[in-house]
Amino acid sequence: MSANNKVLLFNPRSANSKFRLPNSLLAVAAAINQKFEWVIVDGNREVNPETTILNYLNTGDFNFFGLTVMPGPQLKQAIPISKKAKLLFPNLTIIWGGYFASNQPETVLNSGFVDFIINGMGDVAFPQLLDLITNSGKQFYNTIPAHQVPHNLIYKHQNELVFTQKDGIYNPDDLPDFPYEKLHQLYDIPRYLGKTYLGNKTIAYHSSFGCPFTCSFCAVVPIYNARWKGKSAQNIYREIKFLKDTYGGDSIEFHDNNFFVSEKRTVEFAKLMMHENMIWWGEGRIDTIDKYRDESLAIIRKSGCKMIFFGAETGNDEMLKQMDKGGTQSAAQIKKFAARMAQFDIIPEYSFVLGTPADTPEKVMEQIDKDIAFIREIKAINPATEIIIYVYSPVPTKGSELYEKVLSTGFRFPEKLEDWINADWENFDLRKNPLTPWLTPKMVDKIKNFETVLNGYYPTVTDIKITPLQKKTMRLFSALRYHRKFYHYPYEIKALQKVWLKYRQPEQQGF
Ligand code: B12
Ligand code: SF4
Repeated sequence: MSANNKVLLFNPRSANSKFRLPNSLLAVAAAINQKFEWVIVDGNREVNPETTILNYLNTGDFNFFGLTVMPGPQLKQAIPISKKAKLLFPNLTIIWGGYFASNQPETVLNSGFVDFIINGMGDVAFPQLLDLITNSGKQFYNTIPAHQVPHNLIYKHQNELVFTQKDGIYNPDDLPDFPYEKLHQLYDIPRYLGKTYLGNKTIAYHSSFGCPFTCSFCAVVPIYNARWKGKSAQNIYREIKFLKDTYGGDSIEFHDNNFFVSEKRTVEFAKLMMHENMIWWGEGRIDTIDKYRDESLAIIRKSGCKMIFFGAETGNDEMLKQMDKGGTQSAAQIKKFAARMAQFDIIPEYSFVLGTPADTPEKVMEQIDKDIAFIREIKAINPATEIIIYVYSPVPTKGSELYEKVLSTGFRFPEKLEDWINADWENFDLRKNPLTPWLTPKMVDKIKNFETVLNGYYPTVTDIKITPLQKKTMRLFSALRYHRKFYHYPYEIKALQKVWLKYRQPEQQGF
């Protein structure tokens, strides 16, 4: 390991308080652990990460600066800090990875301050890229044969974007263990294990890559092309046990796009977890888990799975067909499944996307009204169902039916990287302000006002700060509006939620 060839890895701030283990960077650190010296700077744990980063770079020991970037708040640190680092250290190689970089490569590379993008999984490409640059320089592509250029890479050459071949998903069981101990020397791990609805020290764990489905609005699709591979149940259990025994983790939040793809794996894991006394949560598909046998659901619940997140999306079968390509989800199934979950005492957390584009404004509004009525039906069937409402915001999934429709309305993503951090686009990423031409303020208001009344009448169980008495008061306060279906200007409920209860909105905090 040479002294001036160190790697600085940066996780830009993504959460104000409930930050999680930086799994994306732990994965890339694991990939280079044997060959390169590295440090992680976590924007969630630093008051001023820029100073920390510049201090590291000023040592002259670092040749590589790698950042993980998802859309939204992470850009607020990723963009100015990358720009400054490039200005002050022109020889530094700046590499971005993560969903934003992979999905918006043109904008990222045209900025002029990012040298390479890791397109999808970085476990093989990242160490290979660092080796190549170390041996052949940053412009290795001028001198080495094309077949030696790493896969999963995007860079600019002669003003053109070059996409190297994309690998399939690597077997997660073959990837090296995360260097938790080394992270712990930099930032103490128990502080990463936050208090949530699931427990006092919740572990964020990622056990699989990709997803076998091709929903037309989803950013996972262009990266993994309908492929999915999961770590074995034994390996997940081994690592969870390590985090429990070493750092005191007492509950788990699975960050997989789709944890429940394999019934066999889920049940094996549940059996291993049976006596660990840990509550766990993950994301799944209704049409997948509806195929699970009753015994499997009972075992899962018994092992600690208390709540599962599902993309219910809408009660419109036509729309579901357009959105859920490759799936079989229907409105009738969404309702039936809510009742089935109640039978097993598992809370279904249903997320809905309202405000999808349609041919006329009347049709957009009609669909919003229908979805509101559908959500009310779900609540009547299983009142414990947690409802999360998003205002539809497009992702650039080129070639998808829905995205083509979106483009036809005149909608465009920013072309300049720095435009992504103006307030409007940040709100867009957080799905607060859709910036979508087919949605009028009246439509957005209707969705938001319904959401306020719904959350008032059915306060979320995931907010651990609200006492039962406060929940009861909020429910009483909202009952008349909910029953009369009167959602206009619910200022009194908003005031109560904001000022008194500091109500938590799961859809804005990521989960
Ligand atoms: C954890 C998480 C969060 C956490 C952040 C945790 C933290 N760091 O503190 C929180 C909850 C804050 C969050 C928020 C949001 N998130 Co988020 N998040 C995730 C999640 C569930 C897991 C990420 C993860 O750890 N993966 C595990 C690692 C191992 O995989 P990976 O990140 O893909 O990393 C691999 C490669 O991408 C690559 N790579 C990644 N980074 C880097 C960096 C370098 C240098 C290199 C070389 C390689 C590389 O190599 C890695 C190993 O192969 C993903 C979904 C998913 N399953 O990945 C969504 C996801 C990334 N989030 C997403 C979004 C949209 C958001 C939000 C912007 C919106 C929202 N409401 O959810 C908010 C922002 C709000 C906010 N306040 O910041 C989307 C991005 C979609 C898109 N359009 O691009 C995803 C894909 C979820 C989804 N399916 O929609 N999120
Ligand atoms: S099931 Fe979820 S992760 Fe899979 S493609 Fe659809 S939205 Fe994306």
